[in-house]
Amino acid sequence: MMTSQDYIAREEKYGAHNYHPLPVVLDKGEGVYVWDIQGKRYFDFLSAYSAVNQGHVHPAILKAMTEQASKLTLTSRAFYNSALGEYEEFAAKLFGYDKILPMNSGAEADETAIKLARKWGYNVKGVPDNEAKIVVCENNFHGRTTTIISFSTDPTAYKNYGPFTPGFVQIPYNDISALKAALKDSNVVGFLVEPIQGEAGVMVPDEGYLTEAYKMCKEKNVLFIADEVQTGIARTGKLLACDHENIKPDVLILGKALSGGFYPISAVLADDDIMLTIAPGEHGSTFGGNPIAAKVAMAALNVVKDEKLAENAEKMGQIFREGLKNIKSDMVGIVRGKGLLNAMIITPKNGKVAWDVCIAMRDNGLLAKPTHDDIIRFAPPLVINEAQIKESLAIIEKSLSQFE
Ligand code: IF1
Repeated sequence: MMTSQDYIAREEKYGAHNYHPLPVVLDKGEGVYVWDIQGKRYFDFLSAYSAVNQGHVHPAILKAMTEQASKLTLTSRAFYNSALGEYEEFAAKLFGYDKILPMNSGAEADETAIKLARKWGYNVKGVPDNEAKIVVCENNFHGRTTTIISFSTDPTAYKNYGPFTPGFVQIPYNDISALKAALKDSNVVGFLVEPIQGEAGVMVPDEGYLTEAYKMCKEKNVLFIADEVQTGIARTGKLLACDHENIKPDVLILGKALSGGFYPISAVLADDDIMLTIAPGEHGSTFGGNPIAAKVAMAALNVVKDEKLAENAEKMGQIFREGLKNIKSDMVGIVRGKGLLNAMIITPKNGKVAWDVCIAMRDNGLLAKPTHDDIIRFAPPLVINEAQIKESLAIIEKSLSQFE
């Protein structure tokens, strides 16, 4: 019988060291729970970075996946297939756009949005060739490709990966005057922004920031590009985080929970005047829009609707944040978030930091992981109920009390 240490040592020996996982070896998942190889149960408060919003191994999505997988898995886009059009119509109508461009990873969807904005900039806005600029925010996270890390402000993400892709302007997040200044450049074709910055530590912008930014982009004929890979699919208490301010991005980027954690599925949505600037043969991918992805994404989106996951995220998120704020511990700093995308700043105590709190929570039956040393992100599956929220709060409180 292999121990957790045996599993970890094997990964250490044969796997690239591009992660530093919390020491726990997961073997099974169902709803809000995951089990390790010893059969110990945990609340999953990471949800695979918001990819498992519908809960682990949701039966409706599993059914859709296995049925399609037993019939036709992949045709490539060299031919049509019987599932893609149904999904394209379903998703375009659900999110209110003329068209969807199906891809696989979130980073691929961000790359697609960048190419789309540049193409639109040259073909429609009339920006001189190779002069297109895209405004991005400091502390952004949009994926890990060379172009995306070219505009990262996090040295861990970009150091020694140069030379970098040009054409990006970095401004502070949640700073309207900085955006106004950047938009003076007529070569700007897009503003790429996370409605809430996830990796930065669940940075929620001021009320009205997105609305003001959107308005400025409209005035300057610049595309407002919302990266909802992490904030989308009901995570923040609305189907999209942009829905909190009733703004409709010109280009919408989705990923992660678009598949409920079953399969890498991402997408870019836009109206025809933007989307049709990419002509046949000018963009694509082997797996983008494959029949399994089409059926899985429709099932995953139907779960969000049928189980009212956005409403539940809103309600449970309020109870959760309230509970965190009531925890008596001098390690608990700022608590912030929207819906069930929340974070808590941990004040180090006697040399103990957020990582130590996460280890204690693991031992007490709840999994979460720090981001940027002192911030613990809490993002359970959106199917969580009030009793489970209360039980989770008790585990968090008990874990923090161990450092008193
Ligand atoms: C890792 C966190 C990081 C994203 C947004 C695009 C992507 C992501 C807003 C790219 C991906 C993942 C990547 C994963 C950890 C996680 C993450 F913020 F969610 F915690 F890294 F910042 N836009 N976020 O959050 O999507 O290509 O991964 O499908 O790289 O460690 P992807």
